[in-house]
Amino acid sequence: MAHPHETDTDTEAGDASTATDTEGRLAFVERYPADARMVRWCFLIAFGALGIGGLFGLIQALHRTGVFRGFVSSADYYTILTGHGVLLALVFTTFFIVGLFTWATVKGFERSIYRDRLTPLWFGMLVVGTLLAAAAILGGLFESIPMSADVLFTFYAPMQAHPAFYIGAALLIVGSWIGGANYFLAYREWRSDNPDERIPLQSFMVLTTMLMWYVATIGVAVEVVVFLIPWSLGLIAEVDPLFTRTLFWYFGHPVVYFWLLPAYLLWYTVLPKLSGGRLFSDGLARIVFVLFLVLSTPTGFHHQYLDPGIPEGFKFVAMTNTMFLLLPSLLTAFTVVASMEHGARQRGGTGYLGWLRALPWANPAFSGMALAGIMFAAAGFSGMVNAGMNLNYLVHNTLWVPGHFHLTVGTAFALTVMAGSFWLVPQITGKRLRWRAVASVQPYVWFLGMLLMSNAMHRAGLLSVPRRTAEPEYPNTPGVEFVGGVGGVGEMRLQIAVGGTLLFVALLLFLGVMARTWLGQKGGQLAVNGRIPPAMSDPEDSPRALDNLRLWTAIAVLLVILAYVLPLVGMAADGLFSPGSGPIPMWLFP
Ligand code: CU1
Repeated sequence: MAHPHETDTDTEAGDASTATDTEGRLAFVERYPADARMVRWCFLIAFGALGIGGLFGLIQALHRTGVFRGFVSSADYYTILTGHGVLLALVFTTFFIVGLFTWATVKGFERSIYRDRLTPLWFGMLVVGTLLAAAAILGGLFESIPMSADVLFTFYAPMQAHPAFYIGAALLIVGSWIGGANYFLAYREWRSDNPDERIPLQSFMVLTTMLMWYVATIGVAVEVVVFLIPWSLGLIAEVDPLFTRTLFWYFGHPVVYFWLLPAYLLWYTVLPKLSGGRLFSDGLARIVFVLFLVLSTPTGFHHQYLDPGIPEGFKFVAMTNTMFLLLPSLLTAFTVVASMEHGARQRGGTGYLGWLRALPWANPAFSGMALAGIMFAAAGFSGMVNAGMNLNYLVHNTLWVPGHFHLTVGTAFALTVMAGSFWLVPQITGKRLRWRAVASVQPYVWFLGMLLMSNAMHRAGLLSVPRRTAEPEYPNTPGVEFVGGVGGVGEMRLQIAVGGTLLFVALLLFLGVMARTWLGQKGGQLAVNGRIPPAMSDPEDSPRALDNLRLWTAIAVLLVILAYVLPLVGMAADGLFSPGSGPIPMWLFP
């Protein structure tokens, strides 16, 4: 089936310095040089943050388990912990995502989205924001620097950071908003040229994710700009911890979908192709992204089940919405596995499960994404435990929780990013992937390291080992020696230390491959093919209403209002700039 978006008219027999794909078509970097440069810069900073954040992760894993405590003191542990969380969960993610979305928008609409003023503006804001936040955090390691921000990446009151940290966070958020404007301006131009066409799938995914991001980041933007910046500057004396914490978690759950949906974008559009086939259903993919836009935000109270001052009924509503979000993830599991099976059968795979052997497990772009998907299934199970009001009490603030999110953002997202980079970086640099043998073992090393570390963290959490502490070994509490006794270290602690070390090794392998590729020579035929084949079911087969972005955004906003307005009014009734002095007006909650 011919697809209108993919023509071969751009094929040119180039000279040796021209990069082409396996079909002889010009690579992305040759067709859209300005956009490719932006994507390169975004990826470069993302990988830098990944390297430093990963090193901090290794330091923590060894310190916490007591295997090696020579890097930092237990007081500085919290600086390293904050740096790890902020650099990986906020900086690495955001930079990679804006780069990926730039690539996907350009591919989808088949036009450059680089704008002379707008693009450098958002990029500059992201860079300055990152530098401010990083300086504030790392200042905590040096006596001579009067800055610190040991507030962890969940940076709500009453812990307070240097104003530079909050100003940096605000710049990161507003920079991402302006970056999103780039995609919507491209959409408007494309729409006026194509009034009746369905939005190309990758662009649809970018636009729905960004709409979800706009709805979700309002909470953290208000928290930072109205409360935390004036409070850290001394302009206001006090803030209401419950109110500002609620604003943080209003953002703090949907942010995980801001990480996950770009991984889904790659699973839906690149993974089927790498499997040798095509996406099973275009319409199902659109439904999944619409469901995430609508349901992601009215869920944040599931991080606050233990907070007083929030009526139980609203916590219950948040739990219900969270459980509903399992639906689009199960739809994704079905669609992606069906697409992989289709691809495997195209490659000659047979049998009920025998087709799995026909998949390209030695291709790191494929194996990384597939292993990330498998780990995400496990993350879904532990996520259901976190989200259940009754079970949450068992695992709240224990090591179970970081065990869980190292499967989500730490693998479903991060491993997909690394896998996707093996495929994308040649296209945005025009350079062949080097050290392919190293690349092909890299995803398996990450998978094994995470298996050990995350499983042990979950189990230790069930035994009540706390999270967010440099000293988890309360000697008189049963079980918290992390159980067992390989050399007196404790079996779980040993698994966390070994797993964390393997993860760092996998990180070095990834960064090594990237550096070697990046420093290679440009031009020639790249071993990748950038063409995304169309889905087996055409977008025209699914309801046009799915492309009505205004409708879905309006429903998303309505659900947020229903979930949040009454509890926030209740919290605000006793004053916004005090820790809470009067009673909560119960007439609000008949
Ligand atoms: Cu959450």
